[in-house]
Amino acid sequence: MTSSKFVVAALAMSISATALGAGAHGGGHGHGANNGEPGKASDVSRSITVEMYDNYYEPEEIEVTPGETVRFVVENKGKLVHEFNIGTPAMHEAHQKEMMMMVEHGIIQGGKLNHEMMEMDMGNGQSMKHDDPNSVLLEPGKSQEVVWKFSEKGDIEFACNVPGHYQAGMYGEVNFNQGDSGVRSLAGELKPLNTTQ
Ligand SMILES: [Cu+2]
Repeated sequence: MTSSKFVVAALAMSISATALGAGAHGGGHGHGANNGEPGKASDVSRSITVEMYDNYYEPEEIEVTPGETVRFVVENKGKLVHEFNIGTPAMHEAHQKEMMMMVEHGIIQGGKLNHEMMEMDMGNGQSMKHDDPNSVLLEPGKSQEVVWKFSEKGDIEFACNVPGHYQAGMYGEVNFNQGDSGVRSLAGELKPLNTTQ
């Protein structure tokens, strides 16, 4: 699901972002492209506060139940602009190209966002507004919520796609707990396997 308003523009431009996104996370992904869907506030089962620093998250990973709707309260406690984005590694890689454009156009400037520029029409009815429901892009000191419904087991990460941040390790695993899979309790035992750092 790619709902970015400027994805067409991103594809049209030949940015050599391959060096950025590729390989940072090992590969071997490619199944379960479904990262879930925007959640309803009335379905929220719990809130998780996620703090963003330069360049990492606290907590570094989360555990969810398949089908669960979670309210993420995202706080930027760093000195740089950061993103909280729920997606597959492939989605993050694609979004990193868009974020690179935002940097090239001066929309993301270290610790600041150029809000005027984000609203600007790129000439084809597209803007660089960052308003996908699965993510928030925050300046230092800012806080915002994301209500997200996780669908199924999948290869899902929360990540910051500001250029260089994912590569610096600013991503975390979404671990799906056993749900109805019949696998024995994964809580303690599988965690080390899912930790890639
Ligand atoms: Cu970041």
